[in-house]
Amino acid sequence: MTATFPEDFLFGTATASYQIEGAVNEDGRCPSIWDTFSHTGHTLNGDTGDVACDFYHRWESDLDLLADLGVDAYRFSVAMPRIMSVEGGEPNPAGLDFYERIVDGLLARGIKPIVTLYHWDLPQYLGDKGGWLNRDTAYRVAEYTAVVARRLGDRVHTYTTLNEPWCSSYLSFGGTEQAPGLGEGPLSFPAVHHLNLAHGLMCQAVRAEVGEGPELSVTLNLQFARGDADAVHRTDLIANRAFLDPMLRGYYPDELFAATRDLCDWSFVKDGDLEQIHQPIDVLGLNYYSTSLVTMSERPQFPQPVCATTFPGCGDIDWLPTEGPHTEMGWNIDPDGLHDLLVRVWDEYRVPLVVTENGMACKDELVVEPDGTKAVHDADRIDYLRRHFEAAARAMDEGVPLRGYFVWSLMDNFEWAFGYSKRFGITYVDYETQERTPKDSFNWYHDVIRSRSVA
Ligand code: GCO
Repeated sequence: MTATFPEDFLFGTATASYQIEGAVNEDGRCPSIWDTFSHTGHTLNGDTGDVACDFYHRWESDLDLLADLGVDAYRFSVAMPRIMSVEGGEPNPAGLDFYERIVDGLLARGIKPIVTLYHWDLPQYLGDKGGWLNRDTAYRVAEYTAVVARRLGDRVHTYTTLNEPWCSSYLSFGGTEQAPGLGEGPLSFPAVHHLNLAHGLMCQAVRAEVGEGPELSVTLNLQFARGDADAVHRTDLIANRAFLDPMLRGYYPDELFAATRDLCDWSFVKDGDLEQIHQPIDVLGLNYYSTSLVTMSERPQFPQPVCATTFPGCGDIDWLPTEGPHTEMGWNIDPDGLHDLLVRVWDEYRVPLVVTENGMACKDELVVEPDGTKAVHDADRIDYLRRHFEAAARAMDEGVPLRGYFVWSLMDNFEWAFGYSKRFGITYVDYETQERTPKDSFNWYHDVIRSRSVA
């Protein structure tokens, strides 16, 4: 079977600032919560983003790599610490210049820039004031958004407000795996709300600066759970509808308040907030990797530990081991989950969709071929991508307006708490020399884009 994609479908790859840029002390950039987190023993092997892929210096040849790949679009993030580098001060011209060069460099190569405004690298000075627990953070991030949009304007194809607010709230305040790693379950909820508020304010800031031209979006990593109906319903409520409903429908479900009654009173939701949050967007970005398997258990609510992550409001749910095969992250491979998720979100929310991330961490091995060239034969990654592209195409055949697909990631990079141990790239990065080697999956993807089909 061959799955085909329309001419105007956006094939791309995705990255994020802290994961690739390095140059953390250059041109006025201030520290972010991820610099602090990675420098204080929260990552595997003590890895940090200090150098990462050195994209800050190698951006031109990396954009050439994108051009070789033939992508229609490139999704990258702007680092707020490069722009609002001094608390309360003027925007940093060097930071704005850098991202303007990226945008112009992409356009010169015929590639549409998709800008994520917040991919987790909050300035540490805002982290010091509570980060996403502090309502003021939403306003500071919206101000920064206006500065970026004013400068980059309508050269940007799509402005994405937040990447995965589920991670910036639950994993960061409820759990300990992401910065600042507080591990205080119920504190997830004010973070959820302030991120939602930031999204709404950021949407308004972009529109005020650039008008109707560029598209507006947000990227969510919805949790697609299978298992018994009650547990699936609750997981969906806490993980997904806590973002989808305020952003796309203008309310928090009453059920959410009921399910979390013993954990927080939601008094941080102020009059008028939901009107601010509920802004029209053009496309909804979904990051999809795997599914989970859940069941109700007899255990009491939080603070009982739940699976690997603290997940308040789901204290009576058990996460069961999923059926294999699993990727190097330990995530199960479930392409049908992508199909089902796309169909479900379209059915319920009626907003055009983009897969803003999908990809696989593999045990990649760099080999030297008889002719001396280097290669990575990542057949398992190609198989993973092929099956997920097919699942997406099936959803499109059933009427889901899917506008694009971004492979995570253009190149191996700093995988947050896992440091450099997990390779998601379709380009291999030798971190000693910074040499880039396109993997077999790169060449495979090149052919997919050129033929606009997956065989
Ligand atoms: C996320 C982020 C990416 C990750 C990728 C692989 O989903 O955590 O958006 O930055 O690197 O998803 O885990």
